[in-house]
Amino acid sequence: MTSSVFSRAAALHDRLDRHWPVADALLRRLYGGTPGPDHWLDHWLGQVREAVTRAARNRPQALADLDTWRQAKPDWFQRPDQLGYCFYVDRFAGTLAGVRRRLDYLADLGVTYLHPLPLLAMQSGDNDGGFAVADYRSVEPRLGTAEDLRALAEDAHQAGMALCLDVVCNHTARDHAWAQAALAGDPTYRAYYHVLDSADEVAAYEATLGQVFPKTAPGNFTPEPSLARDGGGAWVWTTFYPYQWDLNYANPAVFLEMLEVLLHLANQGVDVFRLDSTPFLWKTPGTSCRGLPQTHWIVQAWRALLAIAAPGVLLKGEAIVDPDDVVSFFGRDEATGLPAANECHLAYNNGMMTALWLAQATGDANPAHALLDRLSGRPRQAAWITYVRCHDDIIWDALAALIPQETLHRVSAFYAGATAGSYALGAAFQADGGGAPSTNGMAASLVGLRPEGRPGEADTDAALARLLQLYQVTLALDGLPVLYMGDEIALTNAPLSGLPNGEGRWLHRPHMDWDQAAGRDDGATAAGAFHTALHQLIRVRASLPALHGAEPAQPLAGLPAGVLGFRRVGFRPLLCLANLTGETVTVALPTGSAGRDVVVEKDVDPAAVPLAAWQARWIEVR
Ligand code: OTU
Repeated sequence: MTSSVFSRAAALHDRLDRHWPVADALLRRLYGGTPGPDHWLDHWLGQVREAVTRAARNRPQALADLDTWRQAKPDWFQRPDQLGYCFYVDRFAGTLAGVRRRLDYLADLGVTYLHPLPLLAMQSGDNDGGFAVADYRSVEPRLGTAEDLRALAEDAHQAGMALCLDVVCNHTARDHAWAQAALAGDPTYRAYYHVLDSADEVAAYEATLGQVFPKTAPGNFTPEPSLARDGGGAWVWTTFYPYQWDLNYANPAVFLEMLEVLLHLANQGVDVFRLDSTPFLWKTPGTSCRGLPQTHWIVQAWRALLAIAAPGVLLKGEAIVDPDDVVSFFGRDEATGLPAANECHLAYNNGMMTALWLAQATGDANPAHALLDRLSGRPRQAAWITYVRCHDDIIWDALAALIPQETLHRVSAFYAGATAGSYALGAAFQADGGGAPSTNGMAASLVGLRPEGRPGEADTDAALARLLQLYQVTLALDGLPVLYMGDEIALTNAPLSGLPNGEGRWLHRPHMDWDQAAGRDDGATAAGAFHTALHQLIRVRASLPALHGAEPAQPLAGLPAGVLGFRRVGFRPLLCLANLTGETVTVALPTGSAGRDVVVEKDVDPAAVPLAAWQARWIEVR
């Protein structure tokens, strides 16, 4: 036995001692009441334990080394030199092999975290951009092979980048072998899904459920007559599109299947799992079926089990819910009810993203300030994913607990370009039960950049200033910032021809413009001017200790209404100030002490710091 084999075995033993009791307790709580033969639960828990120990032993040495390195610096994903990049593989580079050839471009930008959107084998035809997975163990043939995925992970690791992959754990495609077996009459696989037998049952559930796609996919159930038993009816639970069948996590077999998927992908080199639609995993009649306690226990159990098999791997929650509820996805201490870092290491700060867009449209920083206060309960070891745009629509209703409906409707209309004086070039997308329609569009279009715009023109300069401000504020928030593909060159909306009917989200899923990217240093173009400015911010950020993600951003009091401001504490504190208006505003630093703009590298007069129209500044204070 070599010493490395010995120490790996000893370390695994330690991790089992630490994390197995946690997983065991959670799983007994989840499945203790499930009927079955004598001792089935002990037998099943034995299978779970066997699956994680097997995966731990089979973990490739290079990945085990990465685990060791990450355990030695567990805050790696909170460090200010981290930057994510999110993209559709086909739109960015054609294939996985194409992505590997673009890693230099990304490294140049400062990217350390790659998030290709779904790339596993998907439903044929419509597949919600890959969020309908037909096989979790193979790659979509159009994009490459399982070997290409491993090679991408290896190249990324060589370049100092982590790889994040979507695990669409709430639902499978109708094309998935489990769903197909269910349709063919196999009762074992029918029990992998939620199948209701009567229209009354459907109506009873619908009474308390929301809707995600009320226009393109109304309702939460889809009739599937071939699933019917005893001459009755059959409706399968489909929260999203009719071809996305929600998995039934009350069935322990489903939990174990998805655990095996996670273990498999972790050993292919995936570092971060984006748990798609995290809130929806558990269903209880009479509830909204979002963020139920059992959902949290499932994710906590996955975390404990991955900590045994692949201790460097992270979980990222995707919960677009009320800001108070989002924080709960980082975890909670069972005994005290206080936040604890025992669930997702990362979660999307959807609230701040939405509040920043709202702030620019209304010129009012107060909602963003209030939100910063609410979000500060995050456990310090966990981090937000901060972002300006992503592949989904901006859901105004996610702020319904904080912002009056009338304002949400006004902002929604503003970004659709439907209010007087609006510069925005976005489009409205479906609304949930009378709420404000959400918004589609690339960030550059939402700030009003026209594709033909050139620096030096007033409208173009204002649009670019707004876009830079959104990024400057986001890069200064606490969290791991993830850039959405094309934003670095101020890429505008996809051409309207070519958009699939009704699915307006493709407006902001254009193809990468590699000609514009090639000209990224040419300040005479909007792409070049923006890239140069953003690139500088990314470099400066990496050098600022106050931008480490552990401590939350603290809103600043006493600023004019049109100025957003927060403090980042730490060694050499930093203030981020952003002027949400088209006029110059002068503010006094609330600290009164000397300050220095770390981007332009100039001292400022603490009594009078000018902020140009739409400008943001980073000011280090003593
Ligand atoms: C996610 O988003 C994905 O990001 C979407 O692209 C998918 O269509 C969807 O899941 C289905 O797989 O409603 O509008 O609280 O809100 O999971 C985006 C989380 C969504 C949900 C979220 C969902």
